[in-house]
Amino acid sequence: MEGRPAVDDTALGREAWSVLDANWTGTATVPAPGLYPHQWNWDSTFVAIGVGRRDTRRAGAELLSLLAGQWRTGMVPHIVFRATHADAYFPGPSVWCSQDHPAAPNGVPTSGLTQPPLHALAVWWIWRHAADRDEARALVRLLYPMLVAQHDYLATTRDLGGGGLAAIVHPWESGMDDSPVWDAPLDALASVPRGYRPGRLPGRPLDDHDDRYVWLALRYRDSGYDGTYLREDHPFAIEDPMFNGVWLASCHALAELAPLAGADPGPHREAAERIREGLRRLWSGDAFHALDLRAGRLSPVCTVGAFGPMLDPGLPSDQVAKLVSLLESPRFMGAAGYPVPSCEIRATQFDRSRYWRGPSWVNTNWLLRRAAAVHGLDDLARLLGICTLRLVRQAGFRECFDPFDGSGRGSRDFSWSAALTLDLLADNVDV
Ligand code: 2M8
Repeated sequence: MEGRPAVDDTALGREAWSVLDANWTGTATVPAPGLYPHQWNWDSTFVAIGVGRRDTRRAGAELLSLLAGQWRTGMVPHIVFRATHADAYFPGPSVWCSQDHPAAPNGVPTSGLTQPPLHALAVWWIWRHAADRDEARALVRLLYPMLVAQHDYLATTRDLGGGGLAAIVHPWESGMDDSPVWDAPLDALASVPRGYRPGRLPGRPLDDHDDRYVWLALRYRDSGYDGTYLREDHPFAIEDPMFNGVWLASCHALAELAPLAGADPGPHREAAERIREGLRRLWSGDAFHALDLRAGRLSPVCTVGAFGPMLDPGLPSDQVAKLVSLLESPRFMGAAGYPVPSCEIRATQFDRSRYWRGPSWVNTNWLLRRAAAVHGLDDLARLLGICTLRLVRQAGFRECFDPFDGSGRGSRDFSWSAALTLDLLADNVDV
């Protein structure tokens, strides 16, 4: 366990702000200095959620800078690159070649993939907590059409299974990149040449998968980021419960935001219904599992993604009860000193140190806390908040944490860990 003195709330909040200020480029917040020198999609959205508790303008700037990378298809890219650091991360702008695509924004290099669509939920969160309602209302009006375009893109181009869900076409789109859920679909890819990746990051997964990640991204790029190619030929297409649970929550948020923008909330409620209906296919009887559309089967591995659909206030109560019992069981929180492990502890693939294969993460804890609150599970929500603050108090704003002893893993001074700490502190979770 790394030494770090416990700090009181005021000091912890100050430390969180100083991390966020250090990671602020002038237009956006990078996830971590060194390792991730560009703007990442859901990272910035979590940052906006946290900083919005005190500074609506900065939260808005964070989202606007991300959405400057939105493609005319509505797709919000998973990375918006800083030209000054073009070669500091692989794969960088010269690999994605977004500038060659007619739908990509001019002069803003981006990746060609997306990440979980948390944005509308974040905007609703900012609105709900804003001190200056006029400023927040103006922000909602500005962002609303962009959010609608994003949701339309998911509902059309990404409904590859035809059942109302959005499919991810690359593990990076899940945000839970190295999750064991992707092992079988990656292993099933036809022979992938070696040597794509110019260098490996420490603590990252199987070497062979590195090549597969890049190969998959290049295949999609070489199709011209084409929707028909995704539907008919792309070998990786998965309906992920966390991605779709987040999307469903964002549909509810858009329905709440629509009247502020003078729009009809009805279509967003209908979209939420369609996703809820689609998620039924991912239910195995005790949890939600990712559906591999190419293999036609549910993933046997149960991960933190299983709980994503709990973000839906309309999830049937018997499913909520089963999910809570799974979450509290020794498969997840019950045997972890520092929940929530990203993969169930009894799985053979569980690894307490490797990214998304076991460690606990502040952002998924935040999402589960929100899910618990949505269902009125106040004790569970409180516990998740307290445990998350305990992690950062003891180990600092690390990228992720060992679920057994709480020691920090990955980058230090990680932006979403700092920002979501601000959100938890604003809620006084440990009083
Ligand atoms: C990790 O993902 C990037 C690729 O997007 C990577 O592996 O290099 C994930 O933890 C992802 O959720 C996160 O958004 C990103 C930046 O923090 O890092």
